[in-house]
Amino acid sequence: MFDKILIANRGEIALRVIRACREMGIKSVAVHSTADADAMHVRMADESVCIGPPPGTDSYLSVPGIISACEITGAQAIHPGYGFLSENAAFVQIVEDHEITFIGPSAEHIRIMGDKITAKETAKNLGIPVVPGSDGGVASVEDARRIGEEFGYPVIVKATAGGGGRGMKLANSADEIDTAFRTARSEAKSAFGNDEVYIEKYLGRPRHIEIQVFGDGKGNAVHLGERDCSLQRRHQKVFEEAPGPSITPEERARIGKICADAVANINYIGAGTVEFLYEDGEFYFIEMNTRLQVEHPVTEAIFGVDLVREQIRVAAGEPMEFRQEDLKVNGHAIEIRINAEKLPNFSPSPGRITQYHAPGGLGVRMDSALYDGYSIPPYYDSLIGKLIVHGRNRPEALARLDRALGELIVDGVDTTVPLFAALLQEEAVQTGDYNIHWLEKWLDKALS
Ligand code: MV4
Repeated sequence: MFDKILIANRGEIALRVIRACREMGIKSVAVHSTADADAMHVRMADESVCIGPPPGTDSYLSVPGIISACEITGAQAIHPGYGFLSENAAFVQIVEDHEITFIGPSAEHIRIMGDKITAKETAKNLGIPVVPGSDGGVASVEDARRIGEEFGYPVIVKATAGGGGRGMKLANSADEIDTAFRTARSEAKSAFGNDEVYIEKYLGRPRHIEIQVFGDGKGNAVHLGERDCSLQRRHQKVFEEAPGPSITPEERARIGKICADAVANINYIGAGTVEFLYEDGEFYFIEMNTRLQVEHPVTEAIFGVDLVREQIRVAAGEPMEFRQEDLKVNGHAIEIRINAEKLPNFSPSPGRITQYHAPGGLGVRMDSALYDGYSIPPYYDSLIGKLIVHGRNRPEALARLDRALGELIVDGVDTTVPLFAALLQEEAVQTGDYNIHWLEKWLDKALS
């Protein structure tokens, strides 16, 4: 096992990793920008290294800074958290070239899944159901038209270098395909430096269901069910839950096994998420994320596992602590993302926290790097906390969320907290009957 791990991240996820390290008797090294000298992750780690000025590109994305920090402190492994360098295959290669262990998948698996056409082709070959559409890239308007005819409108044109909703164009009919194709290509070219696009049948009202998988890198893998992350705004998730309200135990076992077998087949190591659109009882693969996700705590809650501990274990060459038959769903968990943002426009609201009080009690987990007097810097994303509740069933989790929101105090900046009290009043939220478009439609009405 490692003696010392460097965490190449900040905020709540850095704390999450430091906590796992401490429970495992592993020393932790924080890295930080000059703007984060007073940040909680710096205070909580055993050691810290300043790696650059405030902008993320000059600090948390500084590969020389992070490698140097490992060399200086003697850290043997790097946990990347999510975002920043967590899905950067070139970074993983450099880490390995320096004989440091990357706590995550291989550079090759990250590269495969980063290219959305290769990812889809790989998934399909591994027996995962995919969205019907073009076989690989579409190079001409003529081919785009032919695919539109073949699959029927509407279709969606996606950038192969995109993902997470960036670089997509909808064509509702044959009249729109030329423009959709050309616009998607030119936007992909300027956004990603790669103009390759592919085309899929457009699903009109799906849910976003993602399957948590975990591999040991030696041909063994398990699944930890699904999360429903359909409640999102502009591709930013807002409310996530597990299990999915629309998924039966039989469906979970079936799609879960497909995903676990697929990642076992490629000797995948560590945590991964296979993302699907789910409509009319069918799963359609869209992407795979090769990192720990923001919303991993809802899975931890219902399965009673520590995913970060497992990531560290398998990275050190140790076996996973659970087998598929040990993993049973227990109750229901919900996470809400609390952002320092001002409604109704969700504009960033950095500034000084004059008062912070975290909720507690049975079934409540607050993952946050806030403290009284902390100043939220303006340079990074606006996530300031995740409130995760766990109950024996969905109604109990919802009641607990309502109760915990009543205890939470975040003063000094605007936050998205008021949104959640209102959301909890909605029948669609109470019954779980929503899809990927529900929240944006509701916000249009509620905030106008
Ligand atoms: C789609 C789709 C409908 N049909 N693909 C957006 C994020 C990216 N990961 C994939 N996305 C979508 N792909 C087909 N064939 C609708 C979306 C989509 C979406 C997906 C998941 C969660 C929220 C979304 C919001 C708008 C569109």
